[in-house]
Amino acid sequence: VDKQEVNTWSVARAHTNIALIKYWGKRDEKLFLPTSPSLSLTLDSLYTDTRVRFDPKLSSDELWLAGEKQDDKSTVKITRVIDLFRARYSVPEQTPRMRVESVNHVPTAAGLASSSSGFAALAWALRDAFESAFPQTVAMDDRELSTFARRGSGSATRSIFGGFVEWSYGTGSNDSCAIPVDDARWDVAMVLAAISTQHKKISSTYGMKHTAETSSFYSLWREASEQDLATVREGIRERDIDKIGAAMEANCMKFHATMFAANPPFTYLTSRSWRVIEFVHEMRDSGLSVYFTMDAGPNVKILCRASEQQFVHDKLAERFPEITLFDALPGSGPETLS
Ligand code: 2P0
Repeated sequence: VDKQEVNTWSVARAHTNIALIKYWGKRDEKLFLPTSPSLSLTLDSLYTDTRVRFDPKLSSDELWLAGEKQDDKSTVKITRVIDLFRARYSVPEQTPRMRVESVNHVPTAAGLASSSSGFAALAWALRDAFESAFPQTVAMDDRELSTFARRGSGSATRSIFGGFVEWSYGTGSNDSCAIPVDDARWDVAMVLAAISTQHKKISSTYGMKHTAETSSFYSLWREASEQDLATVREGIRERDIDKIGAAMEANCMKFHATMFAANPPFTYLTSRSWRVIEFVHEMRDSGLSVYFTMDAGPNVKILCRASEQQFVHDKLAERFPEITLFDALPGSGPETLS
């Protein structure tokens, strides 16, 4: 690493994604290999900006989030990912540690924060930094990069591409990667209803482990999920928002059912989530193409036509004035910023 390299930041932006077919369990915890394939939509309006550089003044990697230095517990997670790049690029021992600065343009306080954009932005910026510092190493393509993002957080795998993206089951670590399916630049949009600002009580990492280990519905979930995935893929090919939405909603219900059947049982659904879900059904009965999904928290994400997004937003705002809404269109993969 030469002097100039040391002073240069590599800067990246990556967008968050919402799973239509959920990832919920690891067959290998260390490698972050999923128990089933998943499929998501990358969103344009929610993203993370991250910059990284080699810093000779540091004795260990540092992570700064929105200007605040993070503790060892958070920093160790990014060091684990940086170490994978160090190994991939055969970095000499004396190479300086890295300073990582990140800002979430995701409404963190609204409970929509996602590790997906965070680790995807980190991986993208790290590839830029290591490729310019060690240009003699074989270049890393986006699919390979997605396997590095995966080792930070499973859902980050899918944020390496835009539009509809599948994270394949894979035979092992090298091919459990993201595959772009469709750019979704047709009549597709989402409205996100941020129901709670509270920090979730059960982390995704723990929730999925507990479910995989104890839920009597778990093997059924894995089978059903494969079928839902096939239907969503078909709907994407046919550009049929109703086919995609119905399969997405069905997958979401089964996903939450696995937690009802865990031991002890738990759920991320709240009474306020149900009120929004009922209203989605009501809007659908009136002829709108609207479908919901929910993740490891109480927020409800509504898939709709881009041409009806404003109308859906207004209807929701009128019925639930107390709930903050975020509109999103399909987003692109990460980009290098300068
Ligand atoms: C998903 N979720 O497919 C699923 C659906 C939440 C519900 O991926 O342990 O932060 O870091 O791999 O990716 C959230 O879990 O978990 C998630 P780890 P992650 O989007």
